[in-house]
Amino acid sequence: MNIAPEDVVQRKWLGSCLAETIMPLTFLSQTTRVRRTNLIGRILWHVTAPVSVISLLTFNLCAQPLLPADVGTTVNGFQDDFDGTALNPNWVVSGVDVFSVSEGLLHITSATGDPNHLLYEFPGYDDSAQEVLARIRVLNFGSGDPVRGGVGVGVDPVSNQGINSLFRNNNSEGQTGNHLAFLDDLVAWGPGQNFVWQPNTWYWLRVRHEPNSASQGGANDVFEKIWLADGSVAEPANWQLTWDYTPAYSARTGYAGITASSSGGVFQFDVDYILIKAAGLPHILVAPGAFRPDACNDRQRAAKSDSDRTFYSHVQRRRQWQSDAHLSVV
Ligand SMILES: [Ca+2]
Ligand SMILES: [Ca+2]
Repeated sequence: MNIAPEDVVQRKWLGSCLAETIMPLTFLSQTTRVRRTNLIGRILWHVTAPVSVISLLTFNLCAQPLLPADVGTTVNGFQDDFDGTALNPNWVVSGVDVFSVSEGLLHITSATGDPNHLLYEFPGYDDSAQEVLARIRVLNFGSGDPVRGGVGVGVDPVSNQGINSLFRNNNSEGQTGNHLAFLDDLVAWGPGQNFVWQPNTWYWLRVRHEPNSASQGGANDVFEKIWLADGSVAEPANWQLTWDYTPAYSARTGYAGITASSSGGVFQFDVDYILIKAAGLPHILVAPGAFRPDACNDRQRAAKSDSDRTFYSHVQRRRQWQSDAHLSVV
């Protein structure tokens, strides 16, 4: 297939924003020269200076958000913005069904039983080397061991057990209160991360499962990092939490997905977007819907240039094409 280089499109997108900065500055400079020569210039100055300042402010509001490193790249993967009213049929509940979709979000409420997963059971993708990126917001939570929720990898669809990277509120894993931790379902908790997550705040959570990863030194098996997902923070360069769980425990294999709470632990959260990367999944262009221009507010939308729209209409066309191609194969 003939795929247009994504970096060219991205440069175009950035170029449009730069133009928005340069234009008012040029106008300001020209206006200043006129101001020195005549009264009309003075009047123009008073009228246009505030306009130029507003233009600059608009640019700042419209500045390109900081996105996860793989946005705009083509990967073997599956992504879901959870648009519409029903889950993609490849999503399968394993455990208690506490999953629903509305207003572009996957909603997860508290669950009885242990464990509880929503697994992406597309046939044939790598059951071990998997990476998940999710945009997550915690809405309501209690305290104690069953209070948990996050991402699962290598989850066996029969036993419903795998490796998880979870938000927690418990004094455990050497942490106090809100933190993150790895869990091998019904086997052992892994290390904890001192990250004091806040409710009603969007975070990017990236989790990779690759037992004895050669590129990461050959011992660690699961990797995690978390950062603020409002577009103001760049993705951290390094993994923040790692776990060498195998061969001490058996290596897990299975599907990737979302992990709900256990045993009635109060933990309610939303997932706005998920990306699952693994060999055997179709080629897709990574493009979270949350930061598309049409998700901006009216002021930002008014400032958007045609180039912005070109970039995302390109993304949309690619995604639709991939979706159509996928449907025709399956
Ligand atoms: Ca290992
Ligand atoms: Ca969404």
